[in-house]
Amino acid sequence: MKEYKPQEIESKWQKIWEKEKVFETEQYSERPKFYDLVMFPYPSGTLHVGHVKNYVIGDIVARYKRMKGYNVLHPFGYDAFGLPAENAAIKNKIHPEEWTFKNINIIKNQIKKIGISYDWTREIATCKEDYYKWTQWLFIKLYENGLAYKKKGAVNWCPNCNTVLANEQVVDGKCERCGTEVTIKHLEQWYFKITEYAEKLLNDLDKLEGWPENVKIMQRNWIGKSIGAEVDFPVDGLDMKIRVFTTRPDTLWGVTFMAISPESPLVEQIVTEEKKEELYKFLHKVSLEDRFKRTSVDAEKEGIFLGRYAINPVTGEKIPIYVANYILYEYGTGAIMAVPAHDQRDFAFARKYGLPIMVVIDNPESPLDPDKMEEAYEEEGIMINSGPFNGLNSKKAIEKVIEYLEEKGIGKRSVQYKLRDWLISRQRYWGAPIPIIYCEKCGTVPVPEKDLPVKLPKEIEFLPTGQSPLALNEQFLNTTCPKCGGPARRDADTMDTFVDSSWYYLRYVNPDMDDKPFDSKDVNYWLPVDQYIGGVEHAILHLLYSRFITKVLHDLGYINFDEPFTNLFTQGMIYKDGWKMSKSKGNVVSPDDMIEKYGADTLRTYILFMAPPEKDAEWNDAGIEGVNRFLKRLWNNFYKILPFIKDTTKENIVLKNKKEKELRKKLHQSIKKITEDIEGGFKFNTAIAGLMELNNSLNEYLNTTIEDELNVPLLRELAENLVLILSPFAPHMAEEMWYDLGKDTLIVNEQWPTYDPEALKEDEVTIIIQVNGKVRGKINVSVDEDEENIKKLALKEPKVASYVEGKEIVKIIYVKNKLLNIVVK
Ligand code: ANZ
Ligand code: ZN
Repeated sequence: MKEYKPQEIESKWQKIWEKEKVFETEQYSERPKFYDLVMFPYPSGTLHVGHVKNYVIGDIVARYKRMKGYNVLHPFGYDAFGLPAENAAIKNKIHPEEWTFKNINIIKNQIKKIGISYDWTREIATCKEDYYKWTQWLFIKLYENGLAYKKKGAVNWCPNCNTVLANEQVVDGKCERCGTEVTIKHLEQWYFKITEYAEKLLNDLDKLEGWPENVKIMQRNWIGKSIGAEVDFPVDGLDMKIRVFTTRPDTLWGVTFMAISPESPLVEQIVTEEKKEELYKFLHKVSLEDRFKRTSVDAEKEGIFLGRYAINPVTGEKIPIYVANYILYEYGTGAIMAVPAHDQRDFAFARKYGLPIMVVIDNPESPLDPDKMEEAYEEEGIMINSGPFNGLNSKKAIEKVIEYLEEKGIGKRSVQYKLRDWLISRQRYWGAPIPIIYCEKCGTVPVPEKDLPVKLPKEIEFLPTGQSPLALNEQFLNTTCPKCGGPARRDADTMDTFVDSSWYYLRYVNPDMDDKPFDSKDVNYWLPVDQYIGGVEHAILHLLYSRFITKVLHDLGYINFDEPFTNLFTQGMIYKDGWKMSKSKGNVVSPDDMIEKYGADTLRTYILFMAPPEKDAEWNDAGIEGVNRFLKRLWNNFYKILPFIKDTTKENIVLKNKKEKELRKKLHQSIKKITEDIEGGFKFNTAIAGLMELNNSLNEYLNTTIEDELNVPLLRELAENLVLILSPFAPHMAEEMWYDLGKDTLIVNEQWPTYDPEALKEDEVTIIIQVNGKVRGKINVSVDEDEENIKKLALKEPKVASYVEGKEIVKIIYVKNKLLNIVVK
């Protein structure tokens, strides 16, 4: 019998697929389209099996959808700009480009060995000139439409990576990449106006029914919409007002002080001469503190009195103005009205500095005593000490208070978002240069499209100095102004790599187009992406930026859809020895080793069998062994029956006995189950369990049947279908078996089988026998048994007979396949 040698058959079929170009996508087709996309990797080294999981899931979808008759687009590429390449370059004295392409080659070879069905003719790398040219084009489109602007701002600075970080890249005050404490710098930076799309980005989440709820919640929280009011507080003795944002205008009568952010210019305007020295000391101290820690809920609240008072516009009361470390400059107006009785941060501050606490929202269950309170009462309640609003429910009163403020001209309704504009300037080399030129005469001038790309110079000194390496390269910097032809200088920064990945799914449609980033008609045909698959770590940034760019391109008329990804699947991670796989932990499982040992089909099948794909799972050597044994057993069963079924067809199956009937039933149940498992939410692990069961049934049949009695047409039907439903998971093995069945087609081009509902029908049913409505027995008969026969059998049942004996049968009621009731007198 033919031995299972995965190493031989796998490379053989991979070559055939490539030669026959089976995975190259038709640009248009009669068949419905299906765009199946996996998040492209950062080529920072070799892949481990955790990365592979992403691609295997994507591949099952692609292969299944092809077999279901779709025109499938399944592309691959690399998010190839970014810091790791530059850091590796510095460390190993190798050019980032060389390092990147070396890694790309390794990854590509790894993936090819796994048999992933990518259309390699569409491969992209964001660091190539023909890609970043269009990233620069995108920047210019945003600029031309007022969605890219430059401003000086306090930015997060990682002193180790020597670069600016977006807020999103700062986790607990530390650099997301290297863990160094982030500091603040003031620099001129480019921003994308994502805040202009905050409302759309929020509302359209409701349209995304094919997205996991947790991802949508994370996006909602990130956008962070708050509804409330802005209220103006005049400053006593100065001709100015402090504007605050509050979500609790119902607490306005309980304001006992005001607090301003240390970064706010208001502080300097308000402080009195006597307080200046104290203020500067305080500001210096705060500037050394971590901004994220300082404003967290449990951080120690600190501040100083600025020597002046504001006037509460609804009570006319004088309240002291403080500068306080817990107020963010970037949120709301950078100043607050403090209500210690009803806001915990204000409560802590008031207790510390002995400021009054004034209850204005009473707890309906137990009245509050400001002297005895141990924490703020933040819930809703009954308004007290609040002039015209006394007695109202505080939550319901919010609207009324806003109307009151608007009438009196003291304040107005206001909506705030936590979302900030997207800071895209990076002071690093390995990225797309920002296509902007500065001319003394003409000011800021975008590079004309015909002059794109602004090429990254190859010869460069990387050593980080805090400035972009490009800023030290005179040859790069010096240029002529596209408007006046005079001498001018280029922007020396490069773009955040999230800009590169915010539009790559469009480029796969026309990867070689050189006069446009993509063709609108082609893109409108292929997008939105039908299935996007990736890690939940991209739940916020990448997905939000991609949604933003899609909406911008939609509004500029380039595309006719405004959400890029219809369905999103986030896969779980693979752990080893209880840890996330990582080089530094030394617990990485390499796909190459596993393929060498067991073959790609085993690796693929095991990765999917480990756990439901959305769950984290622990790598287990015994587990992959087990899956390998299963595939070998399946192989052996197949080649055991092959000599019998080779020259037969599956037509005219006659089922001679219960055993054969059961086997055919199992086959069609399996087709049904596996189809439903794939369609109904990526239940690949149970689909594989279904294949195992089917193989067991086949095994049992073979073990209990002598050769002469094998039902050959049935086994032929089983073999063909088994191979078809196995093929997305173990495609090489399935291809080999398909060929050995004498087929002259490739299985990848075959149709997914459908099950025969007839085969699923139960062949026996239990009939309940009643006498005068009381259950007296049961009999098993074949389905749709003749009624007369059932009556005869029922009357032969001893217990039934004893109730009928000596009585007259008045009538017999039969409910088909269920119940027989004998009425006697
Ligand atoms: C008065 C008040 C009374 C508040 C009360 C809350 C409870 P969210 O929901 O996150 O939008 N706030 C406003 N701007 C701030 C800033 N720049 N830094 C720190 N805190 C700021 O929070 C809105 C509330 O956070 C606002 O409502 C304000 O405090 C505070 F019983 O105003 B509130
Ligand atoms: Zn000029």
